[in-house]
Amino acid sequence: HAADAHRTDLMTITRFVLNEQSKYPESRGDFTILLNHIVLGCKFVCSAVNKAGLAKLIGLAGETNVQGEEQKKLDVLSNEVFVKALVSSGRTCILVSEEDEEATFVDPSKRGRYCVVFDPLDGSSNIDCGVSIGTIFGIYMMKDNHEPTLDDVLQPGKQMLAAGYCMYGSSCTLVLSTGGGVNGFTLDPSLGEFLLTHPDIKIPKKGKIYSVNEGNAKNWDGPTAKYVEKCKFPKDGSSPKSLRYIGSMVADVHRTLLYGGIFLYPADKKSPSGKLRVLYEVFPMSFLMEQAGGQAFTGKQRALDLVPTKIHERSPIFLGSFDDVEDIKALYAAEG
Ligand code: AHM
Ligand code: MG
Repeated sequence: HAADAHRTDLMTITRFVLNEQSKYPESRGDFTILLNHIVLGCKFVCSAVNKAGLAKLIGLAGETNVQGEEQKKLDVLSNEVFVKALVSSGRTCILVSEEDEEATFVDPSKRGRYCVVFDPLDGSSNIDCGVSIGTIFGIYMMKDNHEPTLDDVLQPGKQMLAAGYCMYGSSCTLVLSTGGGVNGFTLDPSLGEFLLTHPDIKIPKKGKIYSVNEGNAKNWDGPTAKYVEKCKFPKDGSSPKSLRYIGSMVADVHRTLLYGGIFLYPADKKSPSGKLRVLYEVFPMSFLMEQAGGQAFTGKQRALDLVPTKIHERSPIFLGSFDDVEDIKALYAAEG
């Protein structure tokens, strides 16, 4: 029976990606190897996050990261694990991590064709109270065999080959797109394997939830303020939207992807470029949204068209259900 087949025919993330890659005759299995190393990093962080309270891993490491924020031990640890796993994969040449001011250029002896941009542990303000946090990553491919330079990672998001995130929540969920749709995998702790649990995720065309830090409202620009007002007091006879905001991008985006709606981190007078980082927060999440049938907009343009000029650049972002993002686009267009 089909039901039995599901229980015994386990679709692991490795098997799934191998199947996908075998469609390309030139595929040499390099991407699968790279992904396996990312998955290893996610499993490590998942186990470290689960043990954090017990192992007293929580606490200040006495270092500050690029943005001058206090860094928790788990961030440091997660970053080290990811960097080492990615370098040892032998498939990467440039790494950009939120935790490292400079990009890492992989030694020629260990070099491969992929560039990986990542935030090893996003949402760190949520660690101490046990709220979901996550890892976000995006993958570019070097165009040819030239010496790697920063330009190889300063490419628009639409050039990404793959993007994903792993959420460390009540379960550990990895959501991935290699450009042919979006699929979700859940870690089976007893097997130590991510199994396909959310095949071909499509975001609802319109949602009932908006997600934003409303504490910043006094500094918002006109279109953002009008949009949120419209969510609360719709004039077209529809019901007001519900507000959900966790303050952990992976968790807020994951809910948006599954339930529909919109996630906003707009510009404001204090942060004219918003807060979220283009390369390893805005791009991967925008890539996933588009692949799931949604949209991602910066307030000026399609997010994936943005060409970053610095590795830690920030951008405002509005992403989610197609129709909801259309509404905010119209408000910015009206502004001129
Ligand atoms: P972090 O990289 O320092 O953890 O900050 C990123 C996080 C995102 O996960 C989240 O969407 C956002 O910051 C929340 O910011 P705020 O507290 O300003 O609402
Ligand atoms: Mg972050």
